[in-house]
Amino acid sequence: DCGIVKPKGYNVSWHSNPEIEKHHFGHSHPMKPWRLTLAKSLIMSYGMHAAMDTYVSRPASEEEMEDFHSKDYLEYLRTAKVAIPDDSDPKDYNLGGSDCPIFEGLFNYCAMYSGASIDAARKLCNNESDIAINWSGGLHHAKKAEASGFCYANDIVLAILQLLRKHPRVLYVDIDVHHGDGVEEAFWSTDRVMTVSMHKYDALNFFPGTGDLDRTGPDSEGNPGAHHAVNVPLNDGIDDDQYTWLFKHIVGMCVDRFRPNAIVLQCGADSLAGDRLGRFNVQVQGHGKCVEYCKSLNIPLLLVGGGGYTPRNVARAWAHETSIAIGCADTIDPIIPKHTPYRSHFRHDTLFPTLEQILGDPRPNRNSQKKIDEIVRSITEQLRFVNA
Ligand code: TV1
Ligand code: CA
Ligand code: ZN
Repeated sequence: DCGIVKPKGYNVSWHSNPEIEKHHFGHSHPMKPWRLTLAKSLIMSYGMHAAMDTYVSRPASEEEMEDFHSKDYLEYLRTAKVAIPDDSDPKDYNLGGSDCPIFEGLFNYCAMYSGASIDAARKLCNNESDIAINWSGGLHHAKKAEASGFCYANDIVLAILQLLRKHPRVLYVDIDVHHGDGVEEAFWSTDRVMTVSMHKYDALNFFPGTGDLDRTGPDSEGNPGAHHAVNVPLNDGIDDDQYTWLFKHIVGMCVDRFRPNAIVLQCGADSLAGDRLGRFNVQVQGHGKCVEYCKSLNIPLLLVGGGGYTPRNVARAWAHETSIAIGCADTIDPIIPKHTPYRSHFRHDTLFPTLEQILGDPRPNRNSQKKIDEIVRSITEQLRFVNA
């Protein structure tokens, strides 16, 4: 290890359960819970676990999951029979297609990652943690009674509901390359949660097709949720400079206007360059800047994972972001330790693999300054209606 010690008077808790990593969505499915094993191997080989309170999370109870999900959906999820994915006929609760297959141990998988996010939220509520981390969570597409986009239970909604028991206002920020539609929808009609998602937006050709700039909340007069959904629709190839500038500027404005008592940051790693499903050109460095900025606000912070389909880069980003949380990002050796289990996976890029360097064909940047200015102008205008 690297002599990392617990920061004094500052608590970071890490919530995980190795059971989660053992589940398989199917042979060619892009979602690989095993990426969590890879991330953990980096985190542990740097000795970061010594600087955190580490907890083996327990599965959420059905009652806890009913805080958001319907009883009948949970019942179906718990009893669904494993079958070969088939996209040809309409599905009950959207389960059993290729995106959301029914696999061995599915319900246990959902209960486990949900339990970890609920535990993490509770640590923040009773002031036992300043930052709580669940890299297995962040499954932002799941609806009250529907699976969607690799997500079955919405651990983020469950965690925010926990935070709302204590805190008047929660800010949700989502840097996954996909729109955080499930979380946005769940809190669409309340002014106690503001949701912000940055994502690739293309109504027809990129999942889930929602999250345009003018989708800001219910239009109905007097609905408290009006203006509390912030969407940042982006094009392919956005780089670190544009992305981190937008993040700080927009999240900064949201914090000023909304004055949240807690922040939940979904750190989907499919916004990184070289991602199998993503379209952006964000580096580990730029992705981490988003975490650093949220930490600097000194507001209770919940970090969850999300997408991320090039496992070695997912592991890099979440290990780097763990080091930011505990405050040792500047002191650790950039070269991945020799004794790291699975180190060969990182040698895919270079002979001496580093934590931050990722290789991926840069995509041409299709985000003009004019487009960025228009986004900022529109959101600035939107937030004039928010007064906490
Ligand atoms: C099995 C095998 C499933 C190979 C799914 C990519 C696959 C995808 C697969 C895939 C794939 C999606 C759609 C199409 C809507 C469907 C965790 C009309 C190579 C948070 C979810 C993306 C992203 C869903 C989840 C998307 C998250 N893209 N290969 N499926 N139908 N689904 O477009 O936000 O990261 O791609
Ligand atoms: Ca997003
Ligand atoms: Zn995603």
